[in-house]
Amino acid sequence: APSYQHIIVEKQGAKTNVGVITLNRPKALNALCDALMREVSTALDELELDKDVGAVVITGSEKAFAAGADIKEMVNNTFSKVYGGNFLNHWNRVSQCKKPVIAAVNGYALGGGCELAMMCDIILAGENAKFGQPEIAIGTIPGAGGTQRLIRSVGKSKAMEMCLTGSPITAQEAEKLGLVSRVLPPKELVAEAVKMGEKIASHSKLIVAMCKESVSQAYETTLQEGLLFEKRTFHTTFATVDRKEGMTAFAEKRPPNFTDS
Ligand code: CO8
Repeated sequence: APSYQHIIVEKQGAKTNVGVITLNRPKALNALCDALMREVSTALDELELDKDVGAVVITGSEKAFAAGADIKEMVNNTFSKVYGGNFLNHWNRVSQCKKPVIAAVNGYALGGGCELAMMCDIILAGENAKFGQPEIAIGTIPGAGGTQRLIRSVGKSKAMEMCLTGSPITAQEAEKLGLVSRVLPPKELVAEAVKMGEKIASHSKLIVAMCKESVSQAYETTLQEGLLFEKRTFHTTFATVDRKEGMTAFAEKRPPNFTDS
C-alpha cells in the first residue's frame, strides 16, 4: 500500500467497507499543498480499486477541514507557469470518483477547502464549520469550482455575496441554503459520516455507482437530456443481477444479497 505524508487513509465501519481520508497537515490548517492533493488522488485510486469499499469519507481536523490551497506555495507563481502547467488541474480527481464521497467538515472550509468539499457528493458539517471563498481578499478568484458549484447549491445572490465579499458562512446558514445536508456536533461528525457511508455501502455498489452518475448528470445537462440519461440508466439496471435480486428479495420478504453484478 502507498505511504502518505499529509493524509491518513483507513477503512472504517463494522464491515470495514468505508474508506476514510483524513487531511493531516495540522500546522498549516490542512492547507492543500500540491503534494497533499496528489496523495488524495492516489488514495482515491486505491479506494476505488478496493472491491470492499462502498463509500469514501474525506475529513480534516476539528479546527480545519482545509484552509484553502497553499498560499505560500502559490505566492511566486506566474501566469505563464500556471497556465502552461495547467496548475491544480488534477484536483478534479475528487469529482471524478465513481464511488460516493462524503465530506465531513469541521472548522474552516475556505477557498480550495470549500471547493474540495463541494467536489464531494454529500457534505455533512460540524456545528463549528465555516464555509467561504476568501480568494478575493488575496487578489485572486476561486479556481476549483467555487464560482461554479456554489451558485448551483446556494443560488446566485448568495454565491456572489460569498465570492465578492470573501466572508464565510456558518454551518447553520449552509444547511439552510442547502450547501450541506446536515449539521452535527463536531465530536460525532466523522462517526455519523461513516455510518452514512455504511448505509450506502449496504446497497449494490454497481447500482449505487449508476445512481450517483445519474444524479451528477443534473449538474451537467439540460433537464430533457438529464431525464433521458436517467431513464436509460434506470432501464440499464434491468440488465443487472442486483436489480433482479433486490426486487425478488422484496417480494420474498427477505433481505437482499447483492453481489455488485
Ligand atoms: N495556505 C498556507 N498556509 C496557511 C493557509 C493557506 N491557505 N491557511 C492557514 N495557513 C497557515 C498559516 O500561515 C499559519 O502558519 P504559520 O504558523 O507558519 O504562520 C498556520 O496555517 C495557522 O494559521 P493562522 O495562524 O492564520 O490561524 P488562525 O486561527 O489565526 O486563522 C484562518 C485561521 C482564518 C483560516 C487563516 O489561517 C486564514 O485566513 N487562512 C487563509 C484562508 C484563505 O485565504 N484561503 C484561500 C486560499 S486561496 C485558494 O484556496 C485558492 C483556491 C484555488 C484552487 C485552485 C485549484 C484548481
